[in-house]
Amino acid sequence: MNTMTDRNIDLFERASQVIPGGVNSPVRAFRAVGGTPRFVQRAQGAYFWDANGQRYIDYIGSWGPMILGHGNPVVLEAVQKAALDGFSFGAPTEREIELAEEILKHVPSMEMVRLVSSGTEAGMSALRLARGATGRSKIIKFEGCYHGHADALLVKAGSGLATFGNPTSAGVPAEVVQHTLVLEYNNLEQLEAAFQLHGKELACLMIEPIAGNMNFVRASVPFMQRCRELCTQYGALLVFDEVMTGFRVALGSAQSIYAQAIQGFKPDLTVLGKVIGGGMPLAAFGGPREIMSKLAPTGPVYQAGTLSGNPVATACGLATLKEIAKPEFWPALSARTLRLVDGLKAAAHKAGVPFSADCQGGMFGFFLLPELPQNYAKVMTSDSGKFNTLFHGLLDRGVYIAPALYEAGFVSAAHTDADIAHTVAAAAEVFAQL
Ligand code: KE4
Repeated sequence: MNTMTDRNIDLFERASQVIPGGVNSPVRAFRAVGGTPRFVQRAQGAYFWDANGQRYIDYIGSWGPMILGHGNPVVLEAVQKAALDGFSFGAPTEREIELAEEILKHVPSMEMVRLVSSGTEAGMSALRLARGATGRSKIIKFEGCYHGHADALLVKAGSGLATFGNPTSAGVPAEVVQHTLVLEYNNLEQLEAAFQLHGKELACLMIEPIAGNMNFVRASVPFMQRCRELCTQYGALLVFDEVMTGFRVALGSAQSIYAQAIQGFKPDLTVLGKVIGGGMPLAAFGGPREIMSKLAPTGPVYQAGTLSGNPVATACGLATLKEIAKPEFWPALSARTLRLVDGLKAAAHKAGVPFSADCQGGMFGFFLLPELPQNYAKVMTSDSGKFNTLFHGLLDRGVYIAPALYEAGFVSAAHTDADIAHTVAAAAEVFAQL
């Protein structure tokens, strides 16, 4: 929207004077797609309104947390009530127990859970715990997977299997990432070779089971089965980073989907965030009692946090989880996400635009590629120019998708069939331009 008094432009200029890049998280700056970020004034249900009062259908939902939509009345009431009782105590509360019990109820691979304030903190802590529990230093992660910005995880592939990772960020000393091996997602040969070379030194293998940081790439069942078998064989821990997929792709998270395909499948540790906080700063990591009891104060692995288990955040998360545990929730959400994906596919096909898409529960992804990519290198063959045209074409039509082709999309319980229809119609108009 280009009006004489575009407040987004004014706010972005003002923000850029006092906050690096004008944002508190890089992806929000629209660097990948160009243009001016929309400054959100308020949000309700499936929508938010920007600084010009322009309404958008929101398919980011805070990058996953807002699975019920913005301002769900039940959650809002729980948060307001909790706030009246106090913002933060630095002391234990009953609601932390209730939230822990609710999380454990739906993720049977975990017997205990520790609450923290961000996905980065949860992933960093899970990594330290895996190293402390095994007494080993080396880890495997996969190209295209993002596990937050802890130093040891800001790593890109080394030149080969023998060499360990190189930092992806300035300020990360090479020695910090020398224990991190980066493999290609879904590459069985590399996986086997890496375990043969380093298996006995591996503390863990950390993976996004459905890689939402590559937009939407599933780990194949055979690949995931080998990850599990090799970790067991060599005594390394299988760490599922479900910060994005947790309580988003299914009530039992992504691991429940792999457990349907692989008999008795369980990761050793699980990292959670986003949905479990309902939009407030809350994340978690958990696993079997035998591993989790190695955490301070019961064990030698230190981990702590002033605002961990914050009483207002736990109220928000608990109310959210209670709502999504209702039996009718998942069939309705899954059907709506599928309707969006099928509509986009049909519109792209009609316009002759190469397009592939996938979804699970309330999470979806699409690519301007004829087939779904299976790894990061394939994802990055997408035409970013065309994606940017699609992004801005949708934005101009009041549809807000992720401002980067490697990011996933999210549907909430508040998105209506009319919203889906509007989105598909808008996409059809833009596909015609491509
Ligand atoms: P946070 O520290 O941002 O709460 O969580 C880090 C994280 C860990 N693991 C996975 C699988 C994640 O997707 C994330 C964060 N996701 C990004 C979206 N790609 C958050 C958006 C942002 O960085 O602003």
